[in-house]
Amino acid sequence: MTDLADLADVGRDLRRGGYSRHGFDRVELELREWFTEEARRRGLDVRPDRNGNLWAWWGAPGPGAVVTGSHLDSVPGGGAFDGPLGVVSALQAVDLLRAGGFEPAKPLAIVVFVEEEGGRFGVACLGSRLMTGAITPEAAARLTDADGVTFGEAAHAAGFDPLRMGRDEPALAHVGAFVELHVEQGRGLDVPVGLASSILAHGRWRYTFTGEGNHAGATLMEDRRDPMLPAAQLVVAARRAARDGARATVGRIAPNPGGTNVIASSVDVWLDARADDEPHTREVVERITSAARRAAADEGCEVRVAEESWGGTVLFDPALMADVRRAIGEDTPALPTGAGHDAGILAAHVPTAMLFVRNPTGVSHAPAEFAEADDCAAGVAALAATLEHLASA
Ligand code: HGY
Ligand code: MN
Ligand code: MN
Ligand code: MN
Repeated sequence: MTDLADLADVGRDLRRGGYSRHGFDRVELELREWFTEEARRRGLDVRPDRNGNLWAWWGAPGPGAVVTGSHLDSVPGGGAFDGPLGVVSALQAVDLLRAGGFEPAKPLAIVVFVEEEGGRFGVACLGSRLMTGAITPEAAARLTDADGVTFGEAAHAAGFDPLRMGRDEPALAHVGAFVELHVEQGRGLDVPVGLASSILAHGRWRYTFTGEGNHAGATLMEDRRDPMLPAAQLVVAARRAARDGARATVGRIAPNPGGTNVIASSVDVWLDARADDEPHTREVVERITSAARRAAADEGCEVRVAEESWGGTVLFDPALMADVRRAIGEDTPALPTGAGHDAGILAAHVPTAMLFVRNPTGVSHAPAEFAEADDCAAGVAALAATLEHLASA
Protein backbone atom coordinates (compact mmCIF):
# COMPACT_ATOMS: atom_id res chain seq x y z
CA MET A 1 0.00 0.00 0.00
CA THR A 2 2.99 2.28 0.61
CA ASP A 3 4.19 1.67 -2.93
CA LEU A 4 0.73 2.35 -4.33
CA ALA A 5 0.64 5.51 -2.20
CA ASP A 6 3.94 6.54 -3.86
CA LEU A 7 2.05 6.55 -7.15
CA ALA A 8 -1.10 8.16 -5.78
CA ASP A 9 -0.35 11.60 -7.19
CA VAL A 10 1.01 10.52 -10.57
CA GLY A 11 -1.48 10.93 -13.37
CA ARG A 12 -4.53 11.94 -11.38
CA ASP A 13 -7.27 13.10 -13.73
CA LEU A 14 -8.95 16.02 -12.03
CA ARG A 15 -11.59 16.37 -14.73
CA ARG A 16 -12.69 12.73 -14.98
CA GLY A 17 -11.66 11.55 -11.51
CA GLY A 18 -9.28 8.67 -10.96
CA TYR A 19 -6.19 8.30 -13.16
CA SER A 20 -5.39 8.81 -16.82
CA ARG A 21 -2.06 7.15 -17.59
CA HIS A 22 -1.45 6.17 -21.18
CA GLY A 23 1.32 4.42 -23.12
CA PHE A 24 4.37 6.67 -23.55
CA ASP A 25 2.64 9.80 -22.26
CA ARG A 26 4.39 12.01 -19.71
CA VAL A 27 2.69 10.25 -16.82
CA GLU A 28 3.41 6.70 -17.96
CA LEU A 29 7.04 7.63 -18.62
CA GLU A 30 7.25 8.95 -15.05
CA LEU A 31 5.81 5.68 -13.74
CA ARG A 32 8.31 3.69 -15.81
CA GLU A 33 11.11 5.75 -14.24
CA TRP A 34 9.69 5.03 -10.81
CA PHE A 35 9.63 1.31 -11.62
CA THR A 36 13.18 1.38 -12.99
CA GLU A 37 14.46 3.05 -9.81
CA GLU A 38 12.56 0.68 -7.51
CA ALA A 39 13.81 -2.35 -9.40
CA ARG A 40 17.41 -1.09 -9.47
CA ARG A 41 17.25 -0.30 -5.75
CA ARG A 42 16.53 -4.01 -5.31
CA GLY A 43 19.55 -4.95 -7.39
CA LEU A 44 17.46 -6.04 -10.38
CA ASP A 45 18.85 -5.47 -13.86
CA VAL A 46 16.33 -3.34 -15.81
CA ARG A 47 16.32 -3.71 -19.59
CA PRO A 48 13.67 -2.40 -21.96
CA ASP A 49 12.83 -4.76 -24.82
CA ARG A 50 12.52 -3.41 -28.35
CA ASN A 51 8.71 -3.25 -28.11
CA GLY A 52 8.62 -0.70 -25.31
CA ASN A 53 8.13 -3.15 -22.43
CA LEU A 54 10.39 -3.03 -19.35
CA TRP A 55 12.02 -6.14 -17.86
CA ALA A 56 13.70 -6.26 -14.45
CA TRP A 57 15.82 -9.36 -13.96
CA TRP A 58 16.86 -11.20 -10.82
CA GLY A 59 19.56 -13.43 -12.29
CA ALA A 60 20.84 -13.37 -15.85
CA PRO A 61 18.10 -13.42 -18.53
CA GLY A 62 17.81 -16.92 -19.91
CA PRO A 63 15.49 -19.77 -20.81
CA GLY A 64 13.05 -21.12 -18.25
CA ALA A 65 12.64 -17.75 -16.55
CA VAL A 66 9.77 -17.28 -14.14
CA VAL A 67 8.12 -13.98 -15.07
CA THR A 68 5.53 -11.87 -13.31
CA GLY A 69 4.31 -8.31 -13.86
CA SER A 70 1.49 -6.26 -15.33
CA HIS A 71 1.07 -2.70 -16.64
CA LEU A 72 1.21 0.87 -15.36
CA ASP A 73 -1.17 2.55 -17.82
CA SER A 74 -4.88 3.00 -17.15
CA VAL A 75 -8.15 3.59 -18.94
CA PRO A 76 -9.20 7.27 -19.07
CA GLY A 77 -10.31 8.06 -15.51
CA GLY A 78 -9.35 4.60 -14.24
CA GLY A 79 -8.70 3.21 -10.77
CA ALA A 80 -5.48 2.90 -8.79
CA PHE A 81 -5.23 -0.92 -8.85
CA ASP A 82 -5.79 -2.19 -12.41
CA GLY A 83 -2.19 -2.68 -13.54
CA PRO A 84 -0.11 -1.05 -10.79
CA LEU A 85 -1.21 -3.66 -8.21
CA GLY A 86 0.51 -6.39 -10.25
CA VAL A 87 3.71 -4.36 -10.63
CA VAL A 88 3.88 -3.26 -6.99
CA SER A 89 3.06 -6.79 -5.78
CA ALA A 90 5.87 -8.18 -7.93
CA LEU A 91 8.39 -5.79 -6.30
CA GLN A 92 7.03 -6.67 -2.86
CA ALA A 93 7.18 -10.39 -3.62
CA VAL A 94 10.87 -9.99 -4.50
CA ASP A 95 11.39 -8.25 -1.12
CA LEU A 96 9.63 -11.09 0.69
CA LEU A 97 11.70 -13.74 -1.10
CA ARG A 98 14.92 -11.86 -0.41
CA ALA A 99 14.01 -11.43 3.26
CA GLY A 100 13.46 -15.18 3.46
CA GLY A 101 16.93 -15.84 1.99
CA PHE A 102 15.56 -17.39 -1.20
CA GLU A 103 18.06 -18.03 -4.00
CA PRO A 104 16.23 -18.67 -7.28
CA ALA A 105 17.47 -21.64 -9.29
CA LYS A 106 15.92 -20.09 -12.42
CA PRO A 107 16.01 -16.49 -13.61
CA LEU A 108 13.16 -14.37 -12.29
CA ALA A 109 11.84 -11.28 -14.02
CA ILE A 110 9.25 -8.54 -13.54
CA VAL A 111 7.79 -7.17 -16.77
CA VAL A 112 5.86 -3.93 -17.29
CA PHE A 113 3.92 -4.01 -20.56
CA VAL A 114 3.24 -0.78 -22.43
CA GLU A 115 -0.30 0.45 -23.34
CA GLU A 116 -2.25 -2.51 -21.95
CA GLU A 117 -5.54 -0.63 -21.93
CA GLY A 118 -5.30 0.82 -25.40
CA GLY A 119 -6.47 4.05 -23.76
CA ARG A 120 -4.27 6.16 -26.02
CA PHE A 121 -3.82 4.23 -29.27
CA GLY A 122 -7.02 2.14 -29.27
CA VAL A 123 -5.60 -1.39 -29.28
CA ALA A 124 -5.38 -3.08 -25.87
CA CYS A 125 -2.29 -5.09 -24.83
CA LEU A 126 -0.18 -3.35 -27.46
CA GLY A 127 3.21 -4.21 -25.88
CA SER A 128 2.40 -7.90 -25.46
CA ARG A 129 0.74 -8.07 -28.89
CA LEU A 130 3.88 -6.63 -30.48
CA MET A 131 6.14 -8.99 -28.55
CA THR A 132 4.13 -12.07 -29.58
CA GLY A 133 3.47 -10.93 -33.16
CA ALA A 134 -0.28 -10.59 -32.58
CA ILE A 135 -0.02 -7.17 -34.25
CA THR A 136 2.52 -6.21 -36.91
CA PRO A 137 4.90 -3.35 -36.11
CA GLU A 138 3.63 -1.55 -39.23
CA ALA A 139 0.00 -1.67 -38.04
CA ALA A 140 1.03 -0.64 -34.51
CA ALA A 141 3.16 2.28 -35.75
CA ARG A 142 0.17 3.69 -37.65
CA LEU A 143 -2.21 3.73 -34.65
CA THR A 144 -3.07 7.32 -33.80
CA ASP A 145 -4.04 9.03 -30.54
CA ALA A 146 -6.66 11.77 -30.11
CA ASP A 147 -4.07 14.47 -30.93
CA GLY A 148 -2.97 12.80 -34.17
CA VAL A 149 0.30 11.47 -32.72
CA THR A 150 1.08 7.98 -34.04
CA PHE A 151 2.30 5.13 -31.86
CA GLY A 152 5.43 5.10 -34.00
CA GLU A 153 6.09 8.76 -33.17
CA ALA A 154 5.36 8.28 -29.47
CA ALA A 155 7.60 5.20 -29.32
CA HIS A 156 10.37 7.06 -31.08
CA ALA A 157 10.08 10.00 -28.67
CA ALA A 158 10.36 7.52 -25.78
CA GLY A 159 13.61 6.14 -27.20
CA PHE A 160 12.31 3.12 -29.12
CA ASP A 161 12.73 2.43 -32.82
CA PRO A 162 9.32 1.53 -34.31
CA LEU A 163 11.10 -0.17 -37.23
CA ARG A 164 12.74 -2.62 -34.81
CA MET A 165 9.50 -3.56 -33.09
CA GLY A 166 7.63 -6.82 -33.65
CA ARG A 167 7.67 -10.45 -32.60
CA ASP A 168 10.52 -10.96 -30.15
CA GLU A 169 11.52 -14.62 -30.38
CA PRO A 170 14.44 -14.45 -27.89
CA ALA A 171 12.30 -12.68 -25.28
CA LEU A 172 9.53 -15.27 -25.68
CA ALA A 173 12.02 -18.13 -25.55
CA HIS A 174 13.19 -16.89 -22.14
CA VAL A 175 9.76 -17.12 -20.54
CA GLY A 176 9.28 -20.50 -18.87
CA ALA A 177 6.12 -19.35 -17.09
CA PHE A 178 4.22 -16.08 -16.78
CA VAL A 179 2.02 -15.32 -13.76
CA GLU A 180 0.24 -11.94 -13.68
CA LEU A 181 -1.32 -10.71 -10.45
CA HIS A 182 -4.32 -8.44 -10.93
CA VAL A 183 -7.21 -6.97 -9.01
CA GLU A 184 -10.34 -8.97 -9.85
CA GLN A 185 -12.72 -6.78 -11.82
CA GLY A 186 -16.13 -8.14 -10.98
CA ARG A 187 -17.64 -9.57 -7.84
CA GLY A 188 -16.47 -13.08 -8.61
CA LEU A 189 -14.14 -13.73 -5.67
CA ASP A 190 -15.24 -14.12 -2.06
CA VAL A 191 -11.83 -15.06 -0.63
CA PRO A 192 -8.75 -12.77 -0.70
CA VAL A 193 -6.91 -14.54 -3.54
CA GLY A 194 -8.00 -16.70 -6.48
CA LEU A 195 -6.86 -17.87 -9.88
CA ALA A 196 -8.19 -16.94 -13.31
CA SER A 197 -9.49 -19.86 -15.37
CA SER A 198 -10.37 -18.14 -18.66
CA ILE A 199 -10.91 -14.83 -20.45
CA LEU A 200 -13.86 -14.10 -22.72
CA ALA A 201 -13.26 -13.69 -26.45
CA HIS A 202 -13.37 -9.98 -27.15
CA GLY A 203 -12.80 -7.27 -29.68
CA ARG A 204 -13.26 -3.60 -30.53
CA TRP A 205 -15.08 -2.20 -33.55
CA ARG A 206 -15.34 1.34 -34.86
CA TYR A 207 -18.46 2.48 -36.71
CA THR A 208 -18.28 5.70 -38.68
CA PHE A 209 -21.69 7.11 -39.59
CA THR A 210 -21.68 9.86 -42.20
CA GLY A 211 -24.60 12.20 -42.89
CA GLU A 212 -24.92 15.89 -43.61
CA GLY A 213 -23.64 18.59 -41.27
CA ASN A 214 -26.19 21.36 -40.92
CA HIS A 215 -27.86 23.99 -38.72
CA ALA A 216 -29.75 22.75 -35.64
CA GLY A 217 -32.39 25.48 -35.93
CA ALA A 218 -32.79 26.10 -39.64
CA THR A 219 -32.92 22.48 -40.84
CA LEU A 220 -36.42 20.96 -40.85
CA MET A 221 -36.59 17.58 -39.15
CA GLU A 222 -37.68 15.91 -42.40
CA ASP A 223 -34.68 17.36 -44.26
CA ARG A 224 -32.01 15.92 -41.99
CA ARG A 225 -29.46 13.19 -42.54
CA ASP A 226 -28.26 13.11 -38.95
CA PRO A 227 -25.62 10.42 -38.21
CA MET A 228 -26.36 10.73 -34.49
CA LEU A 229 -29.62 8.82 -35.08
CA PRO A 230 -28.07 5.53 -36.24
CA ALA A 231 -25.31 6.05 -33.66
CA ALA A 232 -27.91 6.16 -30.91
CA GLN A 233 -29.68 3.12 -32.32
CA LEU A 234 -26.41 1.21 -32.33
CA VAL A 235 -26.17 1.81 -28.57
CA VAL A 236 -29.65 0.39 -28.06
CA ALA A 237 -28.94 -2.54 -30.40
CA ALA A 238 -25.81 -3.36 -28.39
CA ARG A 239 -27.81 -3.66 -25.18
CA ARG A 240 -30.37 -5.90 -26.90
CA ALA A 241 -27.87 -8.11 -28.74
CA ALA A 242 -25.72 -9.01 -25.73
CA ARG A 243 -27.50 -12.05 -24.32
CA ASP A 244 -26.49 -15.35 -22.69
CA GLY A 245 -23.45 -13.96 -20.92
CA ALA A 246 -22.23 -11.78 -23.81
CA ARG A 247 -21.33 -8.15 -23.11
CA ALA A 248 -21.54 -5.23 -25.53
CA THR A 249 -20.55 -1.70 -24.56
CA VAL A 250 -20.40 1.70 -26.20
CA GLY A 251 -18.20 3.79 -23.93
CA ARG A 252 -16.82 6.19 -26.48
CA ILE A 253 -18.49 8.25 -29.15
CA ALA A 254 -17.11 11.20 -31.12
CA PRO A 255 -19.45 13.44 -33.13
CA ASN A 256 -17.77 15.62 -35.71
CA PRO A 257 -17.65 18.59 -35.31
CA GLY A 258 -19.38 18.27 -31.93
CA GLY A 259 -21.40 21.46 -31.40
CA THR A 260 -24.65 21.80 -29.45
CA ASN A 261 -26.32 23.71 -32.30
CA VAL A 262 -24.78 21.64 -35.09
CA ILE A 263 -26.17 18.51 -36.75
CA ALA A 264 -23.05 16.36 -36.90
CA SER A 265 -21.62 15.53 -40.31
CA SER A 266 -20.22 12.25 -38.97
CA VAL A 267 -20.15 10.28 -35.75
CA ASP A 268 -17.61 7.66 -34.67
CA VAL A 269 -18.87 5.01 -32.26
CA TRP A 270 -16.62 2.41 -30.65
CA LEU A 271 -18.10 -0.96 -29.68
CA ASP A 272 -16.45 -3.32 -27.18
CA ALA A 273 -18.02 -6.80 -27.46
CA ARG A 274 -17.20 -9.97 -25.53
CA ALA A 275 -18.64 -13.46 -25.18
CA ASP A 276 -17.66 -17.01 -24.27
CA ASP A 277 -16.31 -17.88 -27.70
CA GLU A 278 -15.62 -16.41 -31.13
CA PRO A 279 -18.84 -17.50 -32.90
CA HIS A 280 -21.00 -16.09 -30.10
CA THR A 281 -19.07 -12.80 -30.06
CA ARG A 282 -19.24 -12.46 -33.85
CA GLU A 283 -22.97 -13.22 -33.82
CA VAL A 284 -23.56 -10.43 -31.31
CA VAL A 285 -21.48 -7.99 -33.36
CA GLU A 286 -23.26 -9.01 -36.57
CA ARG A 287 -26.64 -8.35 -34.99
CA ILE A 288 -25.47 -4.92 -33.85
CA THR A 289 -23.95 -4.18 -37.27
CA SER A 290 -27.17 -5.13 -39.10
CA ALA A 291 -29.18 -2.86 -36.83
CA ALA A 292 -26.66 -0.06 -37.41
CA ARG A 293 -26.84 -0.51 -41.20
CA ARG A 294 -30.65 -0.45 -41.17
CA ALA A 295 -30.72 2.64 -38.97
CA ALA A 296 -28.16 4.39 -41.19
CA ALA A 297 -30.17 3.62 -44.34
CA ASP A 298 -33.38 4.91 -42.70
CA GLU A 299 -31.68 8.23 -42.05
CA GLY A 300 -29.98 8.47 -45.45
CA CYS A 301 -26.56 8.02 -43.85
CA GLU A 302 -23.58 5.85 -44.72
CA VAL A 303 -21.80 3.56 -42.27
CA ARG A 304 -18.30 2.12 -42.34
CA VAL A 305 -17.24 -0.62 -39.91
CA ALA A 306 -13.65 -1.39 -38.94
CA GLU A 307 -12.45 -4.13 -36.59
CA GLU A 308 -9.78 -2.44 -34.49
CA SER A 309 -8.71 -5.42 -32.41
CA TRP A 310 -9.59 -9.02 -31.71
CA GLY A 311 -8.64 -11.76 -29.24
CA GLY A 312 -10.12 -15.26 -28.95
CA THR A 313 -11.10 -17.09 -25.76
CA VAL A 314 -8.18 -17.66 -23.41
CA LEU A 315 -7.85 -20.78 -21.24
CA PHE A 316 -5.05 -20.53 -18.71
CA ASP A 317 -2.52 -23.37 -18.43
CA PRO A 318 -3.94 -26.20 -16.27
CA ALA A 319 -0.50 -27.59 -15.37
CA LEU A 320 0.76 -24.16 -14.28
CA MET A 321 -2.47 -23.56 -12.35
CA ALA A 322 -1.94 -26.87 -10.56
CA ASP A 323 1.60 -25.74 -9.70
CA VAL A 324 0.32 -22.43 -8.36
CA ARG A 325 -2.25 -24.29 -6.24
CA ARG A 326 0.52 -26.49 -4.83
CA ALA A 327 2.31 -23.27 -3.80
CA ILE A 328 -0.64 -21.33 -2.36
CA GLY A 329 -3.33 -23.86 -1.44
CA GLU A 330 -5.17 -26.64 -3.22
CA ASP A 331 -8.52 -25.05 -2.39
CA THR A 332 -7.76 -21.78 -4.23
CA PRO A 333 -10.80 -21.05 -6.42
CA ALA A 334 -10.46 -20.31 -10.14
CA LEU A 335 -12.89 -18.01 -11.91
CA PRO A 336 -13.52 -16.89 -15.47
CA THR A 337 -13.18 -13.20 -16.25
CA GLY A 338 -14.53 -10.81 -18.83
CA ALA A 339 -11.50 -8.53 -18.57
CA GLY A 340 -8.55 -8.74 -20.95
CA HIS A 341 -4.91 -8.90 -19.84
CA ASP A 342 -1.39 -9.18 -21.26
CA ALA A 343 -1.45 -12.64 -19.67
CA GLY A 344 -4.23 -13.48 -22.14
CA ILE A 345 -1.98 -12.57 -25.06
CA LEU A 346 1.00 -14.47 -23.67
CA ALA A 347 -1.12 -17.55 -22.93
CA ALA A 348 -1.06 -18.54 -26.61
CA HIS A 349 2.76 -18.75 -26.50
CA VAL A 350 3.98 -19.68 -23.00
CA PRO A 351 2.48 -21.38 -19.92
CA THR A 352 0.49 -18.62 -18.27
CA ALA A 353 -1.65 -18.16 -15.17
CA MET A 354 -3.17 -15.28 -13.23
CA LEU A 355 -3.66 -14.53 -9.55
CA PHE A 356 -6.66 -12.37 -8.67
CA VAL A 357 -7.02 -10.22 -5.56
CA ARG A 358 -10.56 -9.82 -4.28
CA ASN A 359 -12.50 -6.75 -5.40
CA PRO A 360 -15.07 -6.03 -2.66
CA THR A 361 -17.22 -3.66 -4.74
CA GLY A 362 -16.95 -5.26 -8.17
CA VAL A 363 -16.04 -1.84 -9.63
CA SER A 364 -13.13 -1.48 -12.05
CA HIS A 365 -12.11 0.87 -14.89
CA ALA A 366 -13.51 3.61 -12.66
CA PRO A 367 -12.16 5.81 -9.85
CA ALA A 368 -14.02 3.75 -7.21
CA GLU A 369 -11.97 0.59 -7.98
CA PHE A 370 -10.71 -0.75 -4.64
CA ALA A 371 -9.00 -3.63 -2.87
CA GLU A 372 -8.46 -4.06 0.88
CA ALA A 373 -4.87 -3.72 2.19
CA ASP A 374 -5.08 -7.16 3.83
CA ASP A 375 -6.20 -8.76 0.56
CA CYS A 376 -3.36 -7.03 -1.32
CA ALA A 377 -0.91 -8.38 1.28
CA ALA A 378 -2.39 -11.86 0.78
CA GLY A 379 -1.85 -11.36 -2.96
CA VAL A 380 1.82 -10.51 -2.43
CA ALA A 381 2.27 -13.57 -0.19
CA ALA A 382 0.59 -15.79 -2.81
CA LEU A 383 2.72 -14.34 -5.59
CA ALA A 384 5.92 -14.79 -3.55
CA ALA A 385 5.00 -18.41 -2.76
CA THR A 386 4.24 -18.99 -6.44
CA LEU A 387 7.53 -17.50 -7.64
CA GLU A 388 9.46 -19.43 -5.01
CA HIS A 389 7.81 -22.69 -6.03
CA LEU A 390 8.31 -22.12 -9.75
CA ALA A 391 11.88 -20.80 -9.52
CA SER A 392 13.15 -23.53 -7.20
CA ALA A 393 15.41 -26.21 -8.63
O1 HGY B 1 -10.39 -3.98 -21.47
C1 HGY B 1 -9.96 -4.85 -20.73
O2 HGY B 1 -10.57 -5.84 -20.43
C2 HGY B 1 -8.62 -4.72 -20.11
O3 HGY B 1 -8.67 -4.32 -18.82
N1 HGY B 1 -7.63 -4.18 -20.91
MN1 MN C 1 -8.05 -2.71 -17.35
MN1 MN D 1 -5.20 -4.50 -16.20
MN1 MN E 1 -25.36 31.10 -36.59
